[in-house]
Amino acid sequence: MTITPGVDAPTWPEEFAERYRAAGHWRGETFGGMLRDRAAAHPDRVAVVDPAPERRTWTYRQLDERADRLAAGFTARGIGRGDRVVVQLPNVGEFAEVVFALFRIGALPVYALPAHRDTEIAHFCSFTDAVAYVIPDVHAGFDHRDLASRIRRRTPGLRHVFVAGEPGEHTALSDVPCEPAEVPTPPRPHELAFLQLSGGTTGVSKLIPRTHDDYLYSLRGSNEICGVDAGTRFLVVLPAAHNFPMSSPGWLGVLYAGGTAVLCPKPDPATAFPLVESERITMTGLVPPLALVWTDAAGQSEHDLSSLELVLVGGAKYSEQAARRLEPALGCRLMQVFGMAEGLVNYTRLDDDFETVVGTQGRPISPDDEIRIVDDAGYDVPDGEFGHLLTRGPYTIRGYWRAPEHNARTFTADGFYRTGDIVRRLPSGHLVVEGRAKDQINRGGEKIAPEEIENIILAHPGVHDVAVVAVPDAYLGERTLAYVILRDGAATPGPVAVKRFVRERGVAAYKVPDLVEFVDAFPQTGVGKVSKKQLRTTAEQL
Ligand code: AMP
Ligand code: DBH
Repeated sequence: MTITPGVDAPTWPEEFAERYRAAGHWRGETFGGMLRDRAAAHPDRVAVVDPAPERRTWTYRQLDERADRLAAGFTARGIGRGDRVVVQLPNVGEFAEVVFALFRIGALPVYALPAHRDTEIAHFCSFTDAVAYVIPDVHAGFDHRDLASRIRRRTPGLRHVFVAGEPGEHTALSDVPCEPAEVPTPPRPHELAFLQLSGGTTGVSKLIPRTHDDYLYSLRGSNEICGVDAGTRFLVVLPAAHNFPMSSPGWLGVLYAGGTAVLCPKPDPATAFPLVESERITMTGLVPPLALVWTDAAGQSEHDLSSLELVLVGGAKYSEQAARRLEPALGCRLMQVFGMAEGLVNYTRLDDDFETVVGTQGRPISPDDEIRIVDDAGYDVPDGEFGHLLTRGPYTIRGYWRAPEHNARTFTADGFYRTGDIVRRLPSGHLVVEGRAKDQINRGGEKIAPEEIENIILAHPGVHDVAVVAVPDAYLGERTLAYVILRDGAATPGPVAVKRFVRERGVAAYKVPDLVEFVDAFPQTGVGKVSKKQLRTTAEQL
């Protein structure tokens, strides 16, 4: 099935597309073509390093050849242009091989996170009509092959499960490649390259349709701002599927520039610091809680971190106090990044003064990123005042994939994305994130839609009603608290049973509520809805 932009998701009106092309933002490149060009220009440079358990490397030529052979193998198995393939791989070299193979044939990776379980994966596979699902064998003690077997039983359209490692009853990824054959029709630059996940505010994650043209522009812009070049050695610490480590500037940005991406199997200093030393890492990206851990650990570490030049921190608000400590502790520059998989990415700049770097979340990549900050009634507020951030631009989507009703609420009639973030703008154009209007919890950079967890808890026979809210947390920024009203007379669960119930439903572990409190009633707003604002205030006093 061919994905036609504008059919499965709204796309940019032609006048905007023309403007972005004329400005040189959209250059008519594709991911498949990009890798081919880099492999021709510098075949023997190392593109990807997977250090564990044995160090494996891919030169640009090897990655290009491997992508061709895998693309041929996928094609021989009937996977073609526009088909969706759920990719749930941790930070392993196969991630790059698989997605470049899919890019080459115009099949669309759907990026699941390693933490996702039955509920999320079943949704991604059925909602996207996925034809294939790519997994590791066992990761972090969890057997993904069993998960895949369960998903296959529920999802008849899923024709293939490919395993990086021991395949069990599925197909080994290593058995897929065949002799390169002509790919029937390669994708075109304005077509979709993949579906990225949104953190979401609703019961299920929305899918974010990104095109070759728009994403490659965000990489090029990010590389310029961050100073990524062929000498960059980037450590992929966060899950490679997440938009931040993928594109800000991330491992795809680094491959665009001809540098080297080193895949870190775990984010803790005990794993990462030896790799910084041995791989002479120059750049990485961290979420705020991890940046705190790294900052604290650096003082006691015997590892030589002197190759580090730049650490990006984003995904959630980084406290100014913590930000002040990073540069002296790690001996490198800090850059804050405030981005979203829907598009817009803001960075502080290398030539910003220290107070701007520690006190703001940066300014947009592109001169054509349009920013509006509006009050509740939708009127623009003056610089310096708080308001809702709306944005439109050359790499910000015009709508989620197959979600017309949600799109009607989340995008303005003239195409601005309502980010749900409350920000203020300084005269320099830098944004300061002050809060959030959307019903979402940001647990150290991992986004949780309260509605999704509420729906799960409501299925418990002992539960009458539930409201999930954020509680402030010194380390994670926010944690989750489920306020539960029990059903009269029913066998009543305790907090541990509620958490177990959520876990057993098969969701990512980070979504299991950190705290459960039982109450008799919820505070109400004037119109009789549950007042989450009031609940959050109560939670802060716990
Ligand atoms: P998503 O839409 O799931 O990709 O998540 C993007 C959201 O993460 C943004 O809309 C913000 O709410 C949040 N976010 C990302 N970076 C930052 C940051 N540096 N400071 C505060 N919030 C952030
Ligand atoms: O939180 C995010 O989604 C995010 C943070 C920083 C992001 O998508 C990005 C940079 O590109």
